[in-house]
Amino acid sequence: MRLATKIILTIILAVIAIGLLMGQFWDLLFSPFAAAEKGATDPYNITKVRPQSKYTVNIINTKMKFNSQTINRYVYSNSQNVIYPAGQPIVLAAGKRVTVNVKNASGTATNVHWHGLTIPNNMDGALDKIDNGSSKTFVFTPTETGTYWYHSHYRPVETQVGKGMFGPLVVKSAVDDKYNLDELLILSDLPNGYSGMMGSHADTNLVNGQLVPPALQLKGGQLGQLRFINASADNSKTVKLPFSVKVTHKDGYALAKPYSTHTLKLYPGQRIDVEVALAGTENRHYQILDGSVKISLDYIGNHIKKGKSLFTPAKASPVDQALLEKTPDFTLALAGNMNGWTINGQVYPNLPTMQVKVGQTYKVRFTSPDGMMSYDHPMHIHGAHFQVIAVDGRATNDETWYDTYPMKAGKTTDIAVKFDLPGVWVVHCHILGHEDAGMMTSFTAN
Ligand SMILES: [Cu+2]
Repeated sequence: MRLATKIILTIILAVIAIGLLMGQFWDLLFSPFAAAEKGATDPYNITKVRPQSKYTVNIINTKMKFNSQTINRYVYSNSQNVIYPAGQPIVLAAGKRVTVNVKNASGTATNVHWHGLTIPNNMDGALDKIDNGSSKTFVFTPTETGTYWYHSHYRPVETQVGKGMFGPLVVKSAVDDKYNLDELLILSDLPNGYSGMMGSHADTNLVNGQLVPPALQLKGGQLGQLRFINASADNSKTVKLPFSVKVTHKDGYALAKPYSTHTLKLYPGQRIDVEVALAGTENRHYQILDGSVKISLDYIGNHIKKGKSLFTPAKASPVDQALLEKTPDFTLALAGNMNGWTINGQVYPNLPTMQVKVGQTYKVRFTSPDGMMSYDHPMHIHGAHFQVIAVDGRATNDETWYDTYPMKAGKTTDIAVKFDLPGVWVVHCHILGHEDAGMMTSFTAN
């Protein structure tokens, strides 16, 4: 062989080898799931997913197939434009700073809000506008572990979230690493048309963005953590489990009093984490039901005893008794009328903002009438968590910290809320058709 031919062959082989290596590196560096997808791995199984300090969220639009229907959807993708049917999972570590570069290639203006995270007001995202073709870099440090999500807050929010502008976000704790299975179960739906005002539809349910989500697997003696997120634009979800589970967290916060149940109800925006421990020698095929969607769980039997709970309840945080007696600092009457869905008779942004002091606890009263336009309104407060202290004047003794809670029709609900960070923090109904029709106002903390 002539020397020139040898050199050319060597160069060609070297280029191929570098190409193959680069391909693998590229996958590992920029797309943790691209490699996994080849084995049809579930991107919402975050058992072994390590927190990262850098993410790219590419907001794209694409066509997705559901049975025989092809539907236009938005997807919160990664730098590789991988199609995550319920958005790219973002996994963070508490106390570690993250940079998220959001690139809008959706074809429409939008924004991104980090639901449930207590982060500086200029990172909240709710009142931003990110034009098509532009981007925004978010830099923040999550302070609390738990299950959260991120989604568009750009009007019409109902359309944007309904068509897929959302994704899950988890701030992992050391205990999370001890579960044999740590699975995100994102509940949403395919809106069968938008009703705007009424904001509730006979929609097709999806779990993890699919009609048939991948099956889960647990062996006897193992412990699973299931993180349910209701990302539906308008609909509440009822999850029926074929076995008893321990409810450990709500809205990302550890409960002081965990409890066991077979049924979970999640209003739009809410999250519930449960712990699953199974035992028995026989294999079983379980189905977790969310309306029409069945989440399969294959149980592999053995002689190992049921796993011991990994959950440590939160320290008691009893409601401040003085607040129960106190006259509310603010009263928000939720109702529907000819103008839309209103707070104190007004639609956003016509209401004056509520001025509050950072670090001070306020009592806020919500009312929602019975009758014609009666609704449970899941109200979400940005930048703070709150306790529901009384319903119809009776103490709830509920120590849970919520960021989204249904203010029930025909009832008066009192909450205690404190803002730790200054800024304009919106409060709104998370039935996004209601929010779009005006049911939003704000606190301004100084
Ligand atoms: Cu509402």
